[in-house]
Amino acid sequence: MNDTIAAIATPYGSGGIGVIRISGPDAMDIAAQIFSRTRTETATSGHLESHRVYHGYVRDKTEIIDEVLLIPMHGPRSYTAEDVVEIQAHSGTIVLKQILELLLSKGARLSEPGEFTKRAFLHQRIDLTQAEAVADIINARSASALKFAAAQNLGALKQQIQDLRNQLIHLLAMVEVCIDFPDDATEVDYTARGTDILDTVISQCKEFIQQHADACFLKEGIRIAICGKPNVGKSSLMNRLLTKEKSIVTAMPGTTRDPIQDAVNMNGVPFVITDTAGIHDTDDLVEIIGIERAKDHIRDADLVLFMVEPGTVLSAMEFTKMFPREKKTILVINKMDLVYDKNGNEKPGRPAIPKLPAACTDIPKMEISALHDRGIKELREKIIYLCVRDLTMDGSSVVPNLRHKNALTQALSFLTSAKEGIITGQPEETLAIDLKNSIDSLGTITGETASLDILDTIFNNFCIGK
Ligand SMILES: Nc1nc2c(ncn2[C@@H]2O[C@H](COP(=O)(O)OP(=O)(O)OP(=O)(O)O)[C@@H](O)[C@H]2O)c(=O)[nH]1
Ligand SMILES: [Mg+2]
Repeated sequence: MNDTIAAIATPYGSGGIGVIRISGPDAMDIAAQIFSRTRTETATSGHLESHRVYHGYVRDKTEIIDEVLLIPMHGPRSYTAEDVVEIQAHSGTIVLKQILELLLSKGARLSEPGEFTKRAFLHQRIDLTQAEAVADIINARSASALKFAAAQNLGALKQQIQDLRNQLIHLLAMVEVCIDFPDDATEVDYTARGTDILDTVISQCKEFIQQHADACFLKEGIRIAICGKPNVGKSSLMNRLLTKEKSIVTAMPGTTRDPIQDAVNMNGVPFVITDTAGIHDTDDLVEIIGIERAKDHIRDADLVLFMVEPGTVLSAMEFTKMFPREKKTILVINKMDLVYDKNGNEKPGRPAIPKLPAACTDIPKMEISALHDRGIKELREKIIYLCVRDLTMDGSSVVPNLRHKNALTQALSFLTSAKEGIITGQPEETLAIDLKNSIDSLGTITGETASLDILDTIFNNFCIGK
C-alpha cells in the first residue's frame, strides 16, 4: 500500500462522463502534474484543497487532452482512507485511456481488480462483509438483492457478528481467569453464564445459516424449469415469461433439444428460467440426451412448471415419478384457446381439460394460452406468490453469503463442542480451545482473522477501478 494506484472506474465505452480514480500517498502530486486550472498553466500551482470540485484541463505537456472536473479527497476522508483524486472526464474509450496512461507515466500503477476496496478494508474503514456488499451492490440483479446488499454495506451483518464474537470473548476471558488463577476459580463460576451465552450464539448462528438458505436464491435467481411432453407449448411460454423470442417455436414436436436458459426479473425478484426438451419415449440419440438434461434441470429447479395441453390424460404413475412431492410444481394447462373462445364460451367438440391424479390434487393448476397471451399475468403472480411468500424479510435483515455460511457452520461445530464441554465438566483448557476456534471462525466473516487466500478470492472477483 506504499504505492499509488490508478484506474478507470466507469464502464468501457462511450457515455456522458467517465471517472478515473487515483489513490495512494502520491495521488495529489501526480494529479497536480497533469492538471491545470487555466488553459495557459501547464500544471497546478498551489495546494489542492480536500473535498472541493476544481474545473480545469488535463494536459500532456502543452497539449490539452480534455476539459475535466477534479475532486481531491485527503485521507482518511475518502473511499480507500488514503489520499484519493477523482477526475471526471468525457467518457470515451480513447480519452480515458490517454488520461490513465498519463497518470501511469507520472508514477501511478494500474490498480488490480478490487484494489480500491481492498485498501479501504486494509485501512479498516470497512470490514470484509461491507467490502463484499460493494460487489453485491454492483452485481445485484433485482431490487430485493440490492436491498440486502445495501443493508450489509451499511454494516448490518458486521455489527451482529461482532456482537456474537464479543460475547464469546467475554466468556473466554472468564475461562482463562480460571486457567491462570486456579485458586480464584471458585469465585468465577462461568457454567451458568457460559451455557446462556453459548445457547444465544448457537441459536443466532443457526438462524443466519437458515437465512442464507432462504434467501440465497434472491441473489442468484430462483430457478424455474419448464417441462412436459413435446409440442405442448413450453418454448412459447418461455418466450412469454421472458417477453422476448429466445426459444425457437415450431409446430414440429421435438423442436427444443438443448436446454435454453435466460434470466428475467419479475416484480423485483430475479428468476432464471430453463426451457427443456419434451419428455417422451424415443430412440433418437439427440433427443435422449436432451431429455436427460431436462431431467437434470427438473431436479435442480426451485419451481417446476409442468405443462400439458387439453386432451391429455395424466397418469398418476407418470406424474408422481416425474415430480418428487417436495418439489414446488405448478400444473400449467396451455392451449386453453382450443377449449374456450376469447369470450370464454366453450368451443364445440373441444378437447377435455386434463385432471390431476387423485394423489396430487393439492398441486396448483393454472390455465393459459401462451399463443394468445391469456393467463400469463396470473401465472406470473402465482409463481411469485409460491416462491417468495415464505420470506418475511425487511430492510434490516442480513443475508449471509456462502462464505459466511461456511464460517458459521464451522463456528457452530466448535460452539456445540464447547457447550458439551461445559455440561460434561471438561478441563478449561479444552473449552478455551473450542472458544478460540469459534471466535476465529466468526472473525473470518468480518475479516479480523481472514487469511490472505480469502482476501485474494474476494477481491479478485471485483472489477478494476472498484
Ligand atoms: N392453439 C395454441 N397453440 C399453441 C399455444 N402455445 C403454443 N402453441 C403452438 O404449439 C406448437 C408447439 O409450440 P412450442 O412452444 O414449440 O412447444 P414446445 O413444448 O416447446 O415443443 P418442443 O420443443 O418440440 O417440445 C407451435 O405451433 C405453437 O404455435 C397455445 O396457447 N394455443
Ligand atoms: Mg420447445
